Amino acid sequence: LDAIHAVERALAENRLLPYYQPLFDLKTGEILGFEALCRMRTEDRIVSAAEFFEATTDGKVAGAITARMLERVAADLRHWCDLGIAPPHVGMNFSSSDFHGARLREMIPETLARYGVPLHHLVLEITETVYLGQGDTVVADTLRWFRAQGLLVALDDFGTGYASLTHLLTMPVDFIKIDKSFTDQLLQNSASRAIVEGVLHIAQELDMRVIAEGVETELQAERLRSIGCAYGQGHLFSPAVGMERATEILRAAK
Ligand code: G
Ligand code: G
Ligand code: NA
Ligand code: MN
Repeated sequence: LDAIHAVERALAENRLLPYYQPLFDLKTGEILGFEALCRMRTEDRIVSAAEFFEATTDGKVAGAITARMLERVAADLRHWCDLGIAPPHVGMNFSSSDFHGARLREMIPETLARYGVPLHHLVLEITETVYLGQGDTVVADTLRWFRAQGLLVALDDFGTGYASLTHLLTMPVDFIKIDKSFTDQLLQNSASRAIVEGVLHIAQELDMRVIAEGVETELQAERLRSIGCAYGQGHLFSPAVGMERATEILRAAK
């Protein structure tokens, strides 16, 4: 299967769209927001980004996917604002190619403004690789600029990289998303728990909010609550769902 060709066709036929995975306050059950994840609609199924994204992250197709995702997320946020049920935040994933010359600084505010969506609704999810990939001051400047405009930034897949904790925690971010591998190990492995507890402690000092990814069991959720992790997402609560189901989740939360 030629992934790039399939994605180009899906773009042309308007079959790329965001699915939304909800994020919850682990104590109150309130919804913090969604993470938008790219999906491809085909005749018989919804194809996960895992199946086509790898092949497209470097070409110019990547830029087209980002633009399309942003457009759809802005339109969906507009719809939820109109219904009075907009979630506080919707995260969108950005890869390092998005930061290469991409006119992110124009594109993001311009798209949200076109739909009349306040900037604080959007969270830029980036990984350490984006940050460290190309002279971190350039990316840091861009992130600072976005935050000054009112957007939020989340550091994704935290703990999977190689940079020092000190370095990472000087990044200009609002949220730290603890990688699923730590959530998986939380109950079995005391080293993992110690690391997560350390991150929670530092994040609190630095006024960053922590989200645990890949929460799959009630026991994991309980442990996260007990060590003071405020937010979680994962299959225990919900996988990424289509716009209609996401709207039902928001209505139920109201
Ligand atoms: O949800 P799923 O398992 O299909 O996601 C697989 C990978 O693809 C994840 O790492 C996720 O971050 C990434 N991904 C999903 N949607 C997007 C997107 O819109 N942009 C980028 N850059 N990555 C995405
Ligand atoms: O790389 P990133 O963290 O953006 O991607 C998150 C990925 O994890 C998505 O592909 C999403 O579909 C997937 N995901 C979300 N929750 C769970 C979960 O509880 N278990 C598993 N196995 N995958 C999850
Ligand atoms: Na993400
Ligand atoms: Mn992640």
